[in-house]
Amino acid sequence: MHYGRVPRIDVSRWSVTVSGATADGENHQLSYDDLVEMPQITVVADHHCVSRRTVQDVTWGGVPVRELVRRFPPTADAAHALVCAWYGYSASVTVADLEEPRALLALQMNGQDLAPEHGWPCRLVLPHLYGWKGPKWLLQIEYLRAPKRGFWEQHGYHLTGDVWREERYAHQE
Ligand SMILES: Nc1nc2c(c(=O)[nH]1)N[C@H]1C(S)=C(S)[C@@H](COP(=O)(O)O)O[C@H]1N2
Ligand SMILES: [Mo]
Repeated sequence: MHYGRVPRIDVSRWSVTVSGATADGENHQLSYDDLVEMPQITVVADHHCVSRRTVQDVTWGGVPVRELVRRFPPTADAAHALVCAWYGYSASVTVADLEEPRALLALQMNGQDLAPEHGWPCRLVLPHLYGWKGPKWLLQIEYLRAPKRGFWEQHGYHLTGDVWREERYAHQE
């Protein structure tokens, strides 16, 4: 489920950029091959859409996001991030969310490369947060010193979006 059409992405031209308040002040671009060469893990997680649709036991494969954060860290005072995707979709998260052991830059779902409709070539998976916090067709992770609301956070949804605390709507903040 998503907003807009499924993009057709030429993976040879695709990259994900780590930008914003990086510790070295540089932007870092990673190609699909760069991600494939990084350590890979598998995470089995339930997917919780905020509209109460849950898909149980999805097996995701890909790069632990904390490995990316370790290689390209933010400045000490940047605790937030805006994660951006194709068509201007974005989601507000924290650096701590990205450092969760089960947070993944997913390249695979249920043992196969991601299907176009599920985010090929790469999507963010944050199992402890609602599904909207995991952009499909990922393009950029921008470190920020203050939170910036993304697509759904601007439309009445919660800044944090923790599943176990049922943080769905902005009025709960
Ligand atoms: N780029 C993008 N990513 C997105 C969305 C979207 O509209 N655009 N929708 C989010 C929402 S609300 C959910 S529940 C999941 C749905 O993922 P699925 O289509 O693989 O089930 O993708 C999330 N990632
Ligand atoms: Mo969702």
